[in-house]
Amino acid sequence: MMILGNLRVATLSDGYGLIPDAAILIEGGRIQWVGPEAHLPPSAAPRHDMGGRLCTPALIDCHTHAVFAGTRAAEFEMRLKGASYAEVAAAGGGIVSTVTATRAASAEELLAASLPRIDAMLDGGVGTVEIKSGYGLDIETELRMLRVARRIGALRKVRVRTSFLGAHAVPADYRGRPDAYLAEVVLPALKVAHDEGLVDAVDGFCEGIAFSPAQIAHVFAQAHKLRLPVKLHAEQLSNLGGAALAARHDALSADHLEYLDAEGVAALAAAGTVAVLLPGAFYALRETQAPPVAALRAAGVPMAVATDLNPGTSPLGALGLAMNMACTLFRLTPEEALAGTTIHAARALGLSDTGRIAPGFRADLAIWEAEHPAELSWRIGPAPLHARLHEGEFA
Ligand code: DI6
Ligand code: FE
Repeated sequence: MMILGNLRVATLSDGYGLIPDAAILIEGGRIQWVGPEAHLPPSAAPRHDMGGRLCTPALIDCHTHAVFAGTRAAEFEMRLKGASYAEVAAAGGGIVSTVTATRAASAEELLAASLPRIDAMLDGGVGTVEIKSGYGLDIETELRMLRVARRIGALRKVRVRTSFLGAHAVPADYRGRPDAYLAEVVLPALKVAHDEGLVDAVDGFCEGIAFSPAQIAHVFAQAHKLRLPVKLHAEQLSNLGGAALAARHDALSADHLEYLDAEGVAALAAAGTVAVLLPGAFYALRETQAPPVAALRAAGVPMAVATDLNPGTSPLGALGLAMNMACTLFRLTPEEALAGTTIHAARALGLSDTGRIAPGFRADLAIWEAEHPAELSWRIGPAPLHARLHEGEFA
């Protein structure tokens, strides 16, 4: 049991939900009570004075590909010399080149490559991170990626949620035979990974350079059989109706959405599917069409913000910077950006016990050298984290 006192708390209940001169009572890793410190019920718990600092829920990065091997700096150069992302992919670069490096890496090597990325996220106030597979594209390596993701959750004070992304790209050995790849690798790998307890959700990449809506629908059907929730990379480079497909499958989220149309917005709104905005990929690909934020807002679609940390299109490991970019590039307000990395990000992962500061929620908290929560989106640069609590313990 402990009390955090002398805080400014952004509860994220109803906008920022700011409480000045607040205290939080924590017991058993959960929040017992939050409110003005003057109203704190009598308690023998030790009190930590937090010096008037700002406290928010620990941030949630709900879309990352943080486990991978190698870099893609050469491709970065190619693209700067004029090649498009799709051309790089067609030339055997892109996702497939990270697949080659990831297949060649042992579990220990993958873990060693990934932990510094995770540690940097945690230094930025992140307490929950989603990690996808999708750089194995064979059964063995997809499983290895997911096992490494689970090990990260055991080794560090962070909650890890995994997404199976076998339908990320067609590997070289199946070029031109995407249906065979899905039948022979993706569906069996999903089954084995699920049996081993490695999968929290099922994702796919619905795009001209990846998989069609009909192909993704097969993967989703298997997910439903296994009672796993789904999410989808949709409308990133073109509009194939992926978001509407995701909504029809009660997806937790549809992610990217630069090319989302009015029909897609309405489908997300009707299904309660979260729109996950990924400004790092938009920036790195030098896209010009931003997701339809005003329409999403008007339709009441919850918007999350994540890094999409991956070596190809978003080598961005700082969630605070993603919040800043969501505001500057996509015109979110700082309040929306913070909701996007707390309550809406939790929902995009199917989590209802985190992302807010309220009784019963997990005591996953970030304490900042800041006075106002807008500072978290305003800043371009290192996150002003003072301390982080993970399940009620200083991390
Ligand atoms: N969309 C993306 O932006 C990443 N994956 C995806 O489906 C890109 C992954 C990569 O280029 O390595
Ligand atoms: Fe992604």
